Order: sequence, then structure tokens, then C-alpha cells
Amino acid sequence: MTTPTIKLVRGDITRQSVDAIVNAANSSLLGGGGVDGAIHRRGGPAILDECRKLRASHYGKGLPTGEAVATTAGDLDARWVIHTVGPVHSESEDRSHLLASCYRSSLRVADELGARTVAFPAISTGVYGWPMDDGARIAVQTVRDAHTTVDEVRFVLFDERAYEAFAEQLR
Ligand code: AR6
Repeated sequence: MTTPTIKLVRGDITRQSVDAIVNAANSSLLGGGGVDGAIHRRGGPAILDECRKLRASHYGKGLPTGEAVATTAGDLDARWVIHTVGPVHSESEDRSHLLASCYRSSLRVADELGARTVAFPAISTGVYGWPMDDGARIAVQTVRDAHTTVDEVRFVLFDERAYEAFAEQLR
């Protein structure tokens, strides 16, 4: 157990070559827009097949917010996709612990799988409305504090603003 090396990459998470790609999913596990849509499109139907089976066997009520579960990565250049459900941002309630839990749970699943390199998107900062600076702070802090057998965590940021927000946290 150690703390992983953190790398920042600007680009598309579905183009990464890593052991595990983390998906910012929703609790249905049946796909959606954003990263989720991109992963299912490029990864092909094997991922959705396994998600459906997981729903039937374990998550009839959906995967709870902050938890994570792995499937095959289908046609992606990875061994696994780890699906996690970020919290929807709220002005009236502090849900930071749930966002931190996404990163922690995903790393725990990665440990169980034996994944050494893991790519994360900026969970909850798209459709789920989390402010980018705060999302970056929680992501970097949580990974820095993690005890894991993962060697490298790669944050894959889609645009310059996201990249800068994460870079600021590493300065
Ligand atoms: N690679 C890397 N980052 C990306 C990519 C990509 N290909 N595409 C988008 N992003 P989002 P959420 C960035 O909306 O906020 C889905 O419908 C994006 O710019 O994908 O957790 C699910 O099914 C943003 O910064 O995830 C859920 O219903 C970040 O990834 C819901 O959206 C996350 O944006 C989850 O919302």
C-alpha cells in the first residue's frame, strides 16, 4: 500500500491505455450522456451486457451514490471499467463526502482487481453540476490521502478549464 503517482492528461478518457477506466455513471448502470455515453459507445455492447447482469443480480434498486463496481472494458484499451455514481451537486446540502467516496470506492475496487493504472474523469462536474474547482480539489485530495496498491492515477480532463483546475490543485 502506498499513495499513487498522480498524472494529468488533457483528452478523451476512452482513448487511454490503462488497467482500469473509471466511468461517471448513474445508478441505473444502463448508460447515459457525457463520459458514460462515450465509454459505452467506444467500448461496445459487452459493457452494457455486464451492467445489465449486475443490475439483475445485485443492484435492482440501482448502484448507490458513492459506490463503485467493475465490468469488462469491452473494446476499450483497458482490462476493466469501474462504474461509480457521483452525487448531483446541491447548494443546500454538502455532498462532498459522497464525491470523495466515489474516488475511494473506485480505488478499492481497483485494488481488489489488481489494477495498477487507473484513469479517472472529473466525476460529477458535467451533467451533475459540481463546480470544477471544488470537484478537482476533492478528487486530488482524496487520491492523495488514499492507501492503495494502484501505482498511477491519471486524471483525464476533457477541456482546458478542467485541466487547469486540476493543475492548480497539484501546485
Ligand atoms: N473523456 C474525459 N472526460 C469527459 C469525456 C470524455 N470522453 N466526456 C465528458 N467528459 P459527465 P457527471 C467530462 O456529465 O457530471 C451521464 O449521463 C465532462 O466535461 O460525463 O458525473 C451519466 O449517465 C465533465 O467535466 O458526468 C449520469 O447520468 C466530466 O467528464 C451523469 O451523466 C463529467 O461529466 C453523470 O454526470
